[in-house]
Amino acid sequence: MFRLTDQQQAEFHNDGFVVVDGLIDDDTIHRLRDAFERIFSGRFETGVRPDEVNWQVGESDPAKTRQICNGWKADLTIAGTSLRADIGEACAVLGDWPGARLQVDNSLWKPPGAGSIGMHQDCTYLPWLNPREMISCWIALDDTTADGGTMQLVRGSHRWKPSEELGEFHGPADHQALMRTAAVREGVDDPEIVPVVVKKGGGSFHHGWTWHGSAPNESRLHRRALVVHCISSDACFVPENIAVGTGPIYGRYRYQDSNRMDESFFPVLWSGNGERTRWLDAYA
Ligand SMILES: O=C(O)CCC(=O)C(=O)O
Repeated sequence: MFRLTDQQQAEFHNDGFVVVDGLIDDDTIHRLRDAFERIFSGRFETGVRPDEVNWQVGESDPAKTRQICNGWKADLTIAGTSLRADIGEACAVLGDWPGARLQVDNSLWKPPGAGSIGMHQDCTYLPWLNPREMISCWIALDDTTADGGTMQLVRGSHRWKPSEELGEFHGPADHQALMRTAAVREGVDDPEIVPVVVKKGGGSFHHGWTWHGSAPNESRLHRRALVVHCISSDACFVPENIAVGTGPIYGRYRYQDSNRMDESFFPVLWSGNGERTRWLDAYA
């Protein structure tokens, strides 16, 4: 069971992220790597297709980073990590929320030579959410190196003005361009870019307004990560903004007569009052 120290929480609030060790053990890493093989080759064991399937073997560009969102709905091994209560609790503590829901998980696989992910702020994609807040736990399935396309985070950028500009996510030529424009706007001459360099099983937590992304993988090693993106257990839909960001994908889970988020689609991983979504442990 993972728990953030007071020191790690303070670091997160100061920097907009914190790098940590020991989120998952070696056995879980091996099982998640097998799960990645399954989902990226279209084998969805529950029969459900994930919400965003941006890469499939034999169909997609090998030079692009492989990405599937909400693999937890398709694969029970991914669910076993994405639905963890302790990760939800850590995100709720960092977000100062009564509890944490899973908004989306993200399976990312960047083989040697695969391209960048454009720098962005996660909350730019979420104008359809109130509160517009997200805390994310990024978990490395491989040892990471600075030249191996690991995630890069910009220290202190969670305090910059929110950006509404959605750039290119997969493989932009200059993956830092949008962030550098934002830095100039902010009067920051030399933004401090921190690569997440950890042993497999380690990772980071980042704030929803922290700029981040990653360079191409110039190493000979694969770079795989599972990201658990949490929102407040109190979060609701904002119907007038449903057409923006990822609203067109996740807005399909909104009821016509209510803005509440249903636990079947956005389960509560942890709640201060003990009300974790009841079917989660049996499912995962
Ligand atoms: O792993 C990466 O390169 C970027 C991941 C990302 O965008 C995220 O975790 O929000």
